[in-house]
Amino acid sequence: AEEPKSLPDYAAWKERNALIVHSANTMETQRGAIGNGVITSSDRLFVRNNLPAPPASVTENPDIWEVRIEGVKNPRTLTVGDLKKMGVTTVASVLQCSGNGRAFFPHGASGTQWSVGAAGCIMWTGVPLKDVVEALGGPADGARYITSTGGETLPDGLDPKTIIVERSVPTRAMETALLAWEMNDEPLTHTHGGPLRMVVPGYYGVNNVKYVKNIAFTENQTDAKIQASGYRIREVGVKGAPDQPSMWEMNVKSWVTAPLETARSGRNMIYGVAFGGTVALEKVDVSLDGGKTWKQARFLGPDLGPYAWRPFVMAADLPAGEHRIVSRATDTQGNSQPEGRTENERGYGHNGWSDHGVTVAVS
Ligand code: MSS
Repeated sequence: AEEPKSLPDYAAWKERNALIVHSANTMETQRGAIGNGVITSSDRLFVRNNLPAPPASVTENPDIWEVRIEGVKNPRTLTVGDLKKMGVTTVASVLQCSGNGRAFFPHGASGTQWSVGAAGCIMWTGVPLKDVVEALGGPADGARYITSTGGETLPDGLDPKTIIVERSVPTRAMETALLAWEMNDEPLTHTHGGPLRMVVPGYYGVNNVKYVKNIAFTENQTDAKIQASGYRIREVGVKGAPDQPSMWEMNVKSWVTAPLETARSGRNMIYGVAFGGTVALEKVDVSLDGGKTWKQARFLGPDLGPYAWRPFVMAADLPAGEHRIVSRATDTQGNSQPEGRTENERGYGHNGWSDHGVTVAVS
């Protein structure tokens, strides 16, 4: 058996037993550690870094961190201290890696083999991007994208465009995006992007740029590799290219979190989580027979808004034997999870209900 990996220094404060450590840059929440709460506790939240994180010292005095805002009528460099005087809001939203569910692709999609745990529901506090942009005279004419740049120090000797974390999202995201300095009511750690993070509710993880140091309203998407060819949906065997769909708005998704492997016969509570990306959820159905018959589950706890996930529960009488338990979420626009996968080269955006089910041995 493989030696259990320890947590890297920059994430040493996390709850080791709640996580699967894939590498120093990738840790996911154990399916059984997701729990039934509306918010994922910070010490259980997954971590994914494309580059080594900046040192913890960047969050010692968060208010002096600078972010340059460009592509607006009056471009400016602002500190986090300045931003804190421009407005504040709190939004609950799901942070999910584009590759969550990659482990289910049979072609062996390259990248971290995430199961279900590269996701969590987080409370973000910061200034609405819209307030900042309005204070700077609004976006420049012709702006179609918001391009955010991460503040990592880039290794020498490599073309920066091939490694920099710089992501463009369409300007429609300005209505909901925020520049966050708190996560779950605490100052944002450097592990999760402190002192300042671009948060785009309902968009895949990669667009939520950590240690953000530059925000630009641009006519075109950045030509950084992570945007131009990375995080693009394409058929198996095809290279990434700018004309393929980018990983922006998340699709509707759910999965069961308990029971996972075994249960006692009789009354059981089936738990899970569900979310609709940028669209509010309508309902979750649960099947105890692998998708032949379905029954509507009940949402648990408060509704924290359209970008949050909703834990759900369904009481079930389980007789002894093997049961394939699956869940299927539907959003308020009528989109439901499909049964199968959309096969794609890098294993992105998997929301098929069949693969996400669990087989439980009931005795
Ligand atoms: N940011 C930066 N700066 N860097 C990096 O690397 N990554 C991404 C985001 N952001 C990065 C950033 C990703 S990719 C993800 S998922 C996220 O982040 C995660 O988060 P956390 O906090 O959990 O770690 Mo996939 O789509």
